[in-house]
Parts: sequence; C-alpha cells; structure tokens
Amino acid sequence: MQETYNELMEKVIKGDQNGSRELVQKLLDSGENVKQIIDIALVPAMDIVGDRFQNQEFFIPELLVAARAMEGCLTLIQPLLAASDVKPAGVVIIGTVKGDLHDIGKNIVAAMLKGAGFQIVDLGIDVDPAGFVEAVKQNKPDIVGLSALLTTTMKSMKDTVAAISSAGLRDSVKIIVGGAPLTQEYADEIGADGYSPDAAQAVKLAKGLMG
Ligand code: B1M
Repeated sequence: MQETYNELMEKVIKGDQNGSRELVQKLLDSGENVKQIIDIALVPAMDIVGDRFQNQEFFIPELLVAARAMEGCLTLIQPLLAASDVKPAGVVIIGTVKGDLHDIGKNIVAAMLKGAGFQIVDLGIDVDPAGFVEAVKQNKPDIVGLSALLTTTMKSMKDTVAAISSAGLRDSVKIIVGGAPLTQEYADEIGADGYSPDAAQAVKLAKGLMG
C-alpha cells in the first residue's frame, strides 16, 4: 500500500489530476482511512510542491496544476472528511478585496490551505468590506484572508480590516493578507496579523496563527 501512497504523492506533485483521483479512489476502495490519505500522501505532496516553489525549482504553472490535482482529490475526500472525526485545522474565510478581479493566486492559497486541512469559505472576487463582515458573522472563522493584486485595491484591504474592527469582530479573528503588491510593512500599517508573499508561506503562517 505504501507504493500506492508514494505514487499518489508523485501524481499530485506532477499535477496529474485524473491519475491522482484514480489513486485516491483506489485507496478508499481498499478501505484506507481518509486521514491517512491526507497525512501520508496529499499534505506531504503539497509541502514538497511548496518547498520546490520557494526554491525556484517550481514556478506558477507547476503550482497551479498541482493545486488543481489536489483540489480534484479533495472533491472525492471532502464528503468523507466531513463525515469522519477528523477536525479541520481551522476555518478560513478568503476573498479578493473590492475593486480587484484577480483570483488565480487567491485560489492557489485557498487550495493549499484546504490541502493543509483548513475549511475554506471562498467569497470570490471584488468582495466589499461589508461582505467580509457579514461572512465573519455567519461563519465565525479563525482566520480571514485578504488578497489584492492591484496597488489601487490595497486601500480596500485597509477598509476591510477597519470594517471588521468597527463591527466589533476584530478580536475574534486573525487577518492575513497577500498579493503581489503587498509588503510586510503595509500589513503592519493596516493592522493585519500576518503577511505572506506566496501560498506555501500562507499555509505556514495560518498554521502558526492557529498555535
Ligand atoms: Co491584471 N494586473 N489587471 N489581470 N494581471 C497585474 C496584477 C499587473 C501587475 C500587470 C502589469 O501591469 N504588469 C497590473 C497591476 C499593476 C499594479 O497595480 N501594480 C494589472 C493590471 C493593471 C490590470 C488591469 C487594471 C488591466 C486593465 O484592465 N487595464 C485589470 C484590473 C481588473 C481588476 O482587477 N479590477 C487587470 C485584469 C486582469 C485579468 C482579469 C485579465 C487577469 C486576472 C485573471 C484572474 O485572476 N482570474 C489579469 C492577470 C492574469 C494579471 C497578471 C498577468 C497575472 C496575475 C496572476 O495571476 N499571477 C498580473 C501580472 C503579474 O502578476 N505578473 C497582472 C499568478 C498568481 C499565482 O500570483 O496572484 O501574485 P499572485 O498570487 C501569489 C502571491 O501574490 C500570493 O500567493 C499567490 C501564490 O503564490 N498571494 C497571497 C496572493 N493572494 C494571497 C493572499 C494571501 C497570501 C498570499 O493571504 C490571504
């Protein structure tokens, strides 16, 4: 069985969505436990992808196909995960802020967080501050993730953090921010709890904030 786990890791790393789904199904059919599939193959595969991306052995296309393979596996696993006793690592609300339509990076971050065991509520793109506030009230997340790709929409992040504070919800969530124009300095300036330059580090950041 270890061989099948190794094969699954390889297929996720290579971004072979159909191949990796077939192996997940094979493992499930053989009675393997969902948590083992995640812990032994899927999460380590995404850790390797994240490390290779950080070391510049992998670039965006590899990250994207691996994330899609991972998402494909997760669609098979998620219904079973919800029914098992595996507790999610935490709940994350994520969205691209108002005025911004870029979502490729945000989707990778969401997929990697999902792969690390977080439950994701993806609000999509062009989400105004009130939308984030409403979603925090409804979903009671541990973490709110804000993404922006335009210098002009960075201000929407500041407005969103302010709106969450004004609604009296700031102490109930950690806020993390990311996106190409962002910096740690800007994250500090707007009062976010963390900044990450890429998806791999966003996972480490989120895990760290969960203690
Ligand atoms: Co746009 N665009 N775009 N664009 N676009 C950029 C961002 C730009 C840098 C291109 C350029 O001029 N060189 C420029 C912004 C300039 C600036 O403000 N500094 C730009 C512009 C100007 C525009 C328009 C204004 C163009 C126009 O219409 N005149 C327009 C704006 C629309 C709007 O949003 N209102 C526009 C539109 C678009 C498309 C719709 C065509 C398309 C987006 C499609 C989509 O997302 N579904 C698009 C694209 C594809 C790009 C580029 C080429 C690629 C962005 C991307 O997907 N990168 C981009 C140029 C570039 O970045 N080289 C550009 C790959 C992605 C994986 O990386 O999103 O950075 P990234 O995500 C990373 C990290 O940033 C981080 O992790 C991710 C994965 O490692 N990260 C987080 C992201 N979110 C995070 C959240 C976190 C943590 C980490 O925690 C919550």
